[in-house]
Amino acid sequence: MERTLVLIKPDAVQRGLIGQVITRLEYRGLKIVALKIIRISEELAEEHYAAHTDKPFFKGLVSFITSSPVVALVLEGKGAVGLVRRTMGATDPSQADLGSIRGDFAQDMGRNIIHGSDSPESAREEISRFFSDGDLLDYDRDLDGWIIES
Ligand SMILES: Nc1nc2c(ncn2[C@@H]2O[C@H](COP(=O)(O)OP(=O)(O)O)[C@@H](O)[C@H]2O)c(=O)[nH]1
Ligand SMILES: [Mg+2]
Repeated sequence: MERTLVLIKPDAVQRGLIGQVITRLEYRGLKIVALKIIRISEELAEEHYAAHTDKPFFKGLVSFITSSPVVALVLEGKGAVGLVRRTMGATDPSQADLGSIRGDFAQDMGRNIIHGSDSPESAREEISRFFSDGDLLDYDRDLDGWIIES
């Protein structure tokens, strides 16, 4: 089963949307295998967003993601990476589909509520950046057979 990293960003925490975001992900059938609230350090932020170092928005992005606690989760499901990306919606909330998290809760690229890993490879890297192996729980839910055929 595939796993992916989600961050509920400072804007969502400050706006009281943690529960709403987690509810959307749970409704999708995703299983929470790790969850914590943390304040991201500047070092961790720079590492997490290393691909964007040269972008004009990089400084603002690092200062935003470190400005308040975030909720970090590892979610598991069939094709969890893509499933979470589609549940999140497009990076620019003004272009995100209605019904997606960004499409329903946000307006601006710099305040877009949620991060989700963009590939299984980056998911593995990001999960190990935020969690140790012992934080990830293996457990069955009685309803799993009603969500995934086999
Ligand atoms: N202000 C601003 N922020 C951006 C822009 N592009 C990306 N970002 C931010 O950087 C994050 C990472 O970008 P990216 O990996 O391309 O998008 P994501 O995978 O959908 O989150 C986005 O979620 C935004 O918070 C931009 O053009 N302007
Ligand atoms: Mg990304």
